[in-house]
Amino acid sequence: MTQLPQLYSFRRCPYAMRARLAVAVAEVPVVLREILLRDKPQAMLALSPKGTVPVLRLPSGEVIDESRAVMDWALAQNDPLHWLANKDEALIDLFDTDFKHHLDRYKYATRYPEEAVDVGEQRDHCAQLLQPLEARLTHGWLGGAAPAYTDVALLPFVRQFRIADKLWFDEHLDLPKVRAWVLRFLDWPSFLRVMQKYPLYLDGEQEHAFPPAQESP
Ligand SMILES: N[C@@H](CCC(=O)N[C@@H](CS)C(=O)NCC(=O)O)C(=O)O
Repeated sequence: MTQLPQLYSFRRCPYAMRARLAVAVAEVPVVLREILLRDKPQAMLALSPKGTVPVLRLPSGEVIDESRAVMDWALAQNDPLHWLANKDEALIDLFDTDFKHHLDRYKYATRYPEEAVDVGEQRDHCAQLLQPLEARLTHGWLGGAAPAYTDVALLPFVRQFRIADKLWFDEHLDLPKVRAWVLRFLDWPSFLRVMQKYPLYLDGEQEHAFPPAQESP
């Protein structure tokens, strides 16, 4: 397995999720190293001192340590579902900055004691950013009838937004198509495929072939 690219990942990280989804749909073989954010392996920090996941190390020695760059790398090799044709950079930028900003304050208000966060306001900001998507989801996904790049880049974060208060999201968010989009994502076989659990990577042990075999229909 040593000749394959190595992908450092943390299962629940939304950035790592989008990277795993692109690697899986592209069917590019890598070895997955599942880590803990509170105890990052030295081997990963040596490659990428900023200490965020995902980190991809190519056999050439090149290191890719931004999730969107990992997606682009995988899809440049194989893009069977034409995800790259459905990539709205401006929208992804907006969610990576503004949506993420408000999501963090909504989910983890106590981490920002100096800001006196109003959780309801933060939730409203996120909902306002989701509002324009409602009109774009007439066919189920942002680019049409199938998920593509933009869906995969955004949805791991919208999933977190739902998790912060599922009852409110499922019963009070007045964006039915957005709600259905998230629930569709959670049942999507490709999502379930990349959410498999793996034992932790420990000092050179426990690497896993990724993507895992597809479940037969
Ligand atoms: N811009 C980076 C952000 C990645 C990121 O922030 N990942 C989080 C986990 S969701 C992380 O690794 N944080 C470091 C930590 O919590 O120590 C990317 O797109 O890959």
